Amino acid sequence: MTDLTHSFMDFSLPKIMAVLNITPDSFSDGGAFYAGNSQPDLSRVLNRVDLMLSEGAHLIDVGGESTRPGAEPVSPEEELARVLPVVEAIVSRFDVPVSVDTSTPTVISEAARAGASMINDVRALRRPGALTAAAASGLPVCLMHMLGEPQHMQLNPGYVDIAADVKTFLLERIAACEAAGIPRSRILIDPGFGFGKTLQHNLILFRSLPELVDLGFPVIVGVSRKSLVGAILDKPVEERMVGSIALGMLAIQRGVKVLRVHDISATADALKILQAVEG
Ligand code: 9MG
Repeated sequence: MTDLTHSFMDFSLPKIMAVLNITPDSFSDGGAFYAGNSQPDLSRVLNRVDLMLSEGAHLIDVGGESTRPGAEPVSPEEELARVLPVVEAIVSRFDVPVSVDTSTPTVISEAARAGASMINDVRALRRPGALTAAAASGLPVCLMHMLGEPQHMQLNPGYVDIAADVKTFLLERIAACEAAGIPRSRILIDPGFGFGKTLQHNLILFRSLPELVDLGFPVIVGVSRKSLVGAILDKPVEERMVGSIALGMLAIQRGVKVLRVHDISATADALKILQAVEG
């Protein structure tokens, strides 16, 4: 592990993972850093990262394939062309760990070579070749639960027992990682709020967060601006910041170590308040 990765894996205090989508179509910030023809707009990206760091981000999560409900998959070549220049530019300019939001084996391998510090996979390394690429990268991995694929995941998702099903899935993926040579010390887990889940599923899962925390792996949660916040508040995406932060703080109180967020400064303030009260 590099020093950056090592420092990121210290979870004595909660961490902020800042979302940086290099896509034309992500649900709340699509297109902001995408210049068309697979090209990221690097000067805008670097300005944004500079701001993210000044606001309190601990980790930058770079993604080149939208995972919003209904999103179409992109080719590995297209994803690589969006993500790789961005990872290279960030690591050469800033002293901040970069995670790469990808399920694609070539992107995992190339991102690791370019200096990424973590792989964040919404498919929990289930794409053929992903486990092997992640093991060879030597990087920590975040295994997230998703039912189905983004294109169809919100069409009538069903579970026997959402909390137990998600836990069983994550335990199976942890076992697959260990069998592929990824040690437990490099595994983080994420229940995947909004990924193939109704509002009721999300709420039951949220209440069961302490059970996931008890598995002993750092837990990441992403609720920022998601439709579950919109459904509770009956608000559009641009009015979900306060609800997202409230939910984020409840997650931290339940033992979550990393929040994946869009609104960094406000999340950092909320964390400071929580930490001041809780000591
Ligand atoms: C990429 N991505 C979108 N939402 C996410 C979430 O909730 N968790 C993680 N780990 N990644 C996410």
